[in-house]
Amino acid sequence: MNSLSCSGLSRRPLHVLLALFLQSSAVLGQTYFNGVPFFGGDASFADEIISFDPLFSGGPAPFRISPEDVLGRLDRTPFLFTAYQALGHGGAIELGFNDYYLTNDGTDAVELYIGEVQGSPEAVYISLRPTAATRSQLGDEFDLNGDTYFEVGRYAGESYLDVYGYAIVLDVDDLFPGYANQSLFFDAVQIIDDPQQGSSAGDTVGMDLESVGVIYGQFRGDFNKDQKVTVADVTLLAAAIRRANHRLQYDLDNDGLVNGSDMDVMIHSSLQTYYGDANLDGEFNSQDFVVVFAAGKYENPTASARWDTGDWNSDGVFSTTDLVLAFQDGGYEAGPRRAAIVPEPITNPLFAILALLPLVLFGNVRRKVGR
Ligand SMILES: [Ca+2]
Ligand SMILES: [Ca+2]
Ligand SMILES: [Ca+2]
Ligand SMILES: [Ca+2]
Repeated sequence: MNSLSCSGLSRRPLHVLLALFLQSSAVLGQTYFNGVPFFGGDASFADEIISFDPLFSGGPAPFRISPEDVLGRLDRTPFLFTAYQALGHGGAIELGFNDYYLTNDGTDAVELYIGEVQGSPEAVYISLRPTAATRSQLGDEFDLNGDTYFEVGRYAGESYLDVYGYAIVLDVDDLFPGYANQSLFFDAVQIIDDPQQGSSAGDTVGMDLESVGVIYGQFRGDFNKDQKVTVADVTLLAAAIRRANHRLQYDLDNDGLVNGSDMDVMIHSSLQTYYGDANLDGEFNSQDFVVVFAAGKYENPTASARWDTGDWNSDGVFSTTDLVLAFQDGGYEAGPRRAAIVPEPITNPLFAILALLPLVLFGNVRRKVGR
């Protein structure tokens, strides 16, 4: 299986590559990191190291063990080859996406980006973990070894330079053809270095993983598929909870049920806020009370309410129960839940050009220094 469906770009001259970078900011809804388009912005990248075992196939392990370096945005920096993790000879890593799931776009464009820090990626075996809904839709037979991941193939690196840089890219529709746009979802990826390929010793033995990102996905909780999570999505989830509608698309915590714990995920993780934040500005304060009491639904059992009119426990009305839940959640006057303000992504085309230069000038520098 040839993963590099965009490899036709590989031999384009430099000025064409630069033109591709320069047009980047014109594309609606995408954020470019090192010239690679990601629809989910900063949310696009792996958030969690589920496991890392550089000795999975017996080793040897790489010199430096710091798998957290793989998390977060693609930030391949010229002459700074430290923010990555070598997997080890036959080493295995599992990375989770907590707020933005890999999905299919219904076309032959690629959706998953697995970035090598510098130079051609070494061969790896890749598996994708489906959500509960997708597993029930596709069936268990894709999970060949019963580890909850669908084994999708071996991807051998090619030495090429294009808008995706040095990376392995996957088209989900190529793996699972014939499904409508945004109907399949995966929340983790497993990458196992192929011990039969590449060098079997050295400080950076195994694939040198820089970043893993979802080029095209869906925010967790975006039920109406408009590429954002809003009160409209909260309303859909609340209705599903009230109806005990166990359609798995609403099962945000993948336990096979649709109930209040899925709303917890929605409020705390997807929306990064607290119960009581009626206006969804990221904090729970007196302004939210102004909003909900102005709506006039309080203690009116015949007035159906939703999140922004005071129904926070998903029973469809605004009552003292909602107030109790909101205060128990502990967010009142606690400020924004979202911890840190992240810096703006690198979208300056000039930087992208600078980022290209070492690849052009010193394309094989890693081989000289690492192996
Ligand atoms: Ca939405
Ligand atoms: Ca659930
Ligand atoms: Ca608020
Ligand atoms: Ca309520």
